Amino acid sequence: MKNLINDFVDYFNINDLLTQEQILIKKSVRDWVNRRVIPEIDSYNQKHISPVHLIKEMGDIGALGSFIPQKYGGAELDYISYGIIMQELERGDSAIRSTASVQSSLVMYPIFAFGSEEQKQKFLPKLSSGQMIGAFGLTEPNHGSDPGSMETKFEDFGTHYVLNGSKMWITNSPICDIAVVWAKNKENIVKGFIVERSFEGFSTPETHNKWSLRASKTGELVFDNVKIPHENILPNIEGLKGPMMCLNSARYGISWGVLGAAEDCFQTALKYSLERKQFDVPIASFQLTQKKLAEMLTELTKAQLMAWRLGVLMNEGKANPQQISMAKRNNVHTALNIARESRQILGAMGISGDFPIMRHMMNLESVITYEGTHDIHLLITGLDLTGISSFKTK
Ligand code: TGC
Ligand code: FAD
Repeated sequence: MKNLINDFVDYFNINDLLTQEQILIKKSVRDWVNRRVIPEIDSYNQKHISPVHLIKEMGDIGALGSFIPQKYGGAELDYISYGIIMQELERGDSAIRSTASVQSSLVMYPIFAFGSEEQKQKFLPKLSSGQMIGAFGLTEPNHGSDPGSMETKFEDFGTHYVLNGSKMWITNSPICDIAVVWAKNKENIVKGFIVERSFEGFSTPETHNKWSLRASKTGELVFDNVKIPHENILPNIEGLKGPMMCLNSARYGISWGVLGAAEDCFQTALKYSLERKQFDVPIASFQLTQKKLAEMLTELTKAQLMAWRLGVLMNEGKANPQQISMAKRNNVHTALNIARESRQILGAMGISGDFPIMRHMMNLESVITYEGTHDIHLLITGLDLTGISSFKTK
């Protein structure tokens, strides 16, 4: 019998498929999360504040932009390593992983893939070390699932651009130093801009009162005639495919990340079920408890295999956006179901902050919505299967 309580939950020996370097990364990020995140994260969630001091530490352990080349401050690791880092961070809390996802896939990736050499040198090393915090602005008050209809506008005045509009539900907006923002011109062409905190007319009001991702700062990005120097446009991309390519990388990371939250819930429930007695026996003796635990482990194992295979395809440059959508959707759904079942196993204790389950469960309610909702990813598979888009009914 495997030790599934205190060791990695790895029923199909997927860790045997990892390189020595990947195992080392897994252990070292897990160790950092055990020391620096787990002891205090419940308190941050209860108080609805973000442990911002951890961002520099994430830079120190190579968790920000791990796939970015070393010459720009990255760790130059492969995509399975990136997935492993996201998994271990989210075992601590989805808010910690969110910060690393946004910084890596939604801010550093577009600057690296679409930016000028000057932009890469100016921003990537500071983002990688956590000295600078980035945000990504795509969603707007009137356009979430349908970013192609965005209303944020830019105009070219020859010497500079002017940006007007607003973005909503933006991770880390209140604390960002820069934001990668997507906007349209009169001809409906989408372009990306690096907006710096010091630019006049740029503000980032915080969104309060969240019941999910309470250890993460969320807010708006508001642009009131913001003058953007020409050197702050991302020169090498045009069209909605720009932000969508960033999302491919972030969604891939989430398909791994949520497995960490699921693992933490599963281990907590297994341990509790062996210790908690009712009717004079451990609740793990009841067939209904065993069914819950066995199904959780089965679904977690299937999700781990999907993430691993997708990681191989990412490393080979063969993963397509539709495969990424399927993995994001399946794995978040699996993690949320595991959190819900684990909460049941703990009975009343399941809602207590003394255990991590309710916190993970509430976090995952955001994760199943952001980076494309559960239903949008299903419809992406539907389109791939049938060739017919059901997003637009007119
Ligand atoms: P559609 O006509 O299909 O596509 C427009 C153009 O974009 C291209 N494209 C992609 N390219 C690369 N990768 C992808 N995944 C792509 N999806 C689309 C497409 O080829 C086309 O290019 P071109 O050159 O022909 O113009 O677009 P549509 O308007 O029909 O919309 C399609 C839809 C609904 C699937 C898409 O827009 C979508 O995925 N909506 C969900 C929006 C979303 O995911 N937003 C996420 C915001 S960021 C966030 O949530 C961060 S959370 C941060 C945290 O972790 O804390
Ligand atoms: P809507 O698009 O209004 O959808 C509402 C419902 O309608 C959903 O169930 C959806 O599935 C359904 N629906 C919509 N269209 C269709 C359709 N065609 N067919 C069937 N059903 C449909 N965005 C950023 O740009 N940057 C960030 O950093 C960021 N961080 C976030 C952090 C948090 C905590 C949260 C909660 C969100 C964040 N988002 C961010 C926004 C997120 O990406 C959007 O919430 C998400 O894309 C969904 O948009 P919406 O909330 O406007 O929902």
